Amino acid sequence: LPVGERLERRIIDGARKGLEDDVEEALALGMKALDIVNTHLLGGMKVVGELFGSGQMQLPFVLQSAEVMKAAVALLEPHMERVAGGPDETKGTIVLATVRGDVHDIGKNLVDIILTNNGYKVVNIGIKQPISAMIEAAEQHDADVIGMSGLLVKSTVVMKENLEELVSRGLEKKWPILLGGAALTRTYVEDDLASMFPGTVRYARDAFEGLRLMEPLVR
Ligand code: B1M
Repeated sequence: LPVGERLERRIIDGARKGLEDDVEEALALGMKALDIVNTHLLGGMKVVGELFGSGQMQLPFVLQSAEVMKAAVALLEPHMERVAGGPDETKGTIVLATVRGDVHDIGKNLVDIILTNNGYKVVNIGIKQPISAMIEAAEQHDADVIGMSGLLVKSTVVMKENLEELVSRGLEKKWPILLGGAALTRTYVEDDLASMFPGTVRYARDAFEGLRLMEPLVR
């Protein structure tokens, strides 16, 4: 198999051994680190999601796939293009979290990598984070934006509750909110949530849309 397909297969099979060799081979062939992630690794993860969703793959194997995905991203990260350098050049700060009750963090961590490599300061506070922790971190780091990730359908409800909590605390205008994750839809965020939230709330379909949205969101 060509190396790109082999990498995709590794994610599906959860096959970690020899991953370094394949990643090196792909890079040596001139493939760009980000393209490898977007095309092959995410392609593999999509198949994993389909197999799991249709009952053809069990959870422990999904976990193995996720671990190979994380390892591959870690190997590729040093090879990604970096747009801005030192702390003085920070374009803005975002607090990033996976919402309460949700453990999925591969997408969130990709957003972290892409924003960091493009000159933003990312305060990544991890998974299963209540809105109170996001607010605390945003205050502590004088953040420009709060970003929430969530992959479960339940997380879309949690995000709504988080926005309600910001409103009830009178904090709705303090930070623009960026939302992402596979269970969300643009309509849900930009129509339903935006109509109940007096502040700014935006939907990012992927990490690159997140990056594009950061500039207008950072004052
Ligand atoms: Co879970 N899981 N999982 N899982 N898992 C899904 C989400 C699911 C759709 C699978 C399925 O059924 N087909 C399903 C949810 C169904 C639903 O809610 N209706 C599901 C389920 C059910 C579960 C459990 C409940 C299973 C169980 O225990 N019975 C459980 C949940 C536990 C919990 O959260 N409390 C669970 C657990 C797990 C693992 C731990 C095994 C593992 C996660 C490991 C980890 O993250 N560390 C896992 C995985 C890997 C998946 C799938 C297969 C892949 C997710 C992924 O990493 N995708 C997933 C299937 C799927 O998504 N189709 C699935 C790759 C990643 C890069 O994509 O995160 O969407 P994503 O990020 C994208 C964009 O969404 C966007 O940018 C990224 C790409 O550029 N984005 C943002 C994301 N966040 C953003 C934030 C932004 C901007 C953009 O700004 C703030």
